[in-house]
Amino acid sequence: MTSTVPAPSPDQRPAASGLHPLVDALAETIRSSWSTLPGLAPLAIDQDLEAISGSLDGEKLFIHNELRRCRGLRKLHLETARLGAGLQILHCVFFPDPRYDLPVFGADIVAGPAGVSAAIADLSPTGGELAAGIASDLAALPRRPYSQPRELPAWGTIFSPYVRFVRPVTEEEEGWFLEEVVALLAVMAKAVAITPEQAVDDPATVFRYHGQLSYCQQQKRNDKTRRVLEKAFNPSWADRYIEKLLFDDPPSPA
Ligand code: BLA
Repeated sequence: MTSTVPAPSPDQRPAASGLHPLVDALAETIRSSWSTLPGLAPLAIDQDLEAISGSLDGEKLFIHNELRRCRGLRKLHLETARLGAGLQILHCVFFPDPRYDLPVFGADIVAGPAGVSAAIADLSPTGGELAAGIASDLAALPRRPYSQPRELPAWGTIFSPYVRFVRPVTEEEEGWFLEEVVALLAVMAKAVAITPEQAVDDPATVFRYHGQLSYCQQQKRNDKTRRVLEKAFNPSWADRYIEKLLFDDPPSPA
């Protein structure tokens, strides 16, 4: 049985946080998915990285980070941010423990004054391919006819064949994207519940560890993320933030 998390409607929510309704609705959806995961536990975060605020060109900046872990996933990270020029970001990654044959769940939403320019979500393989059960669950999901699909950048070879990358242009399309994330989270939660642990020195564990390293390396090639953080803060801060929090390398399994 796939556990499901109800999707809040993106257009009817009070945006109490001052964030775009899709960003708010997705953050809420992700937080509710956490409560379905086995052995959910806090994960320590450097005090100075949990809530960051400042101002840039007279605009308020903030970054809010939430971290958890659970059985099978070494790090669950949700970031919501406003970073100047009306730019709002939701960034979320579930990093698997390489002992489990689980994908990386990743989602990124970038919204500006003109609306959402990028909405991406995926269950990305770290062991070469997705486990067969996950691939068949994803293949069974409906494909929505978004009017503005986007092309993956060159570093996007880490994503699965089921990756969704679009510019949603109507509330209907934003709703589709939210539904798709709900479905990905349900597939992920089901996989977490049933995937067995393998030994730290199992060749499959070691292979997935290297796969996760490569996922992090490819994500770090996204200059757009780095540029925004450098502008809002400074290059050395951006570097530390990316290396230590956004895409830290997994600890060596053995
Ligand atoms: C694009 N990410 C972007 C863009 C910005 C950011 C400004 C350009 C928007 C656009 O092309 O319309 C910025 N994203 C950020 C910042 C953070 C962030 C500052 O997460 C964090 C503080 N990025 C991820 C994850 C994925 C991801 C987990 O962090 C995917 C699972 C993808 N972001 C991603 C992709 C693009 C993007 C594929 C488009 C890149 C391109 O077209 O070159």
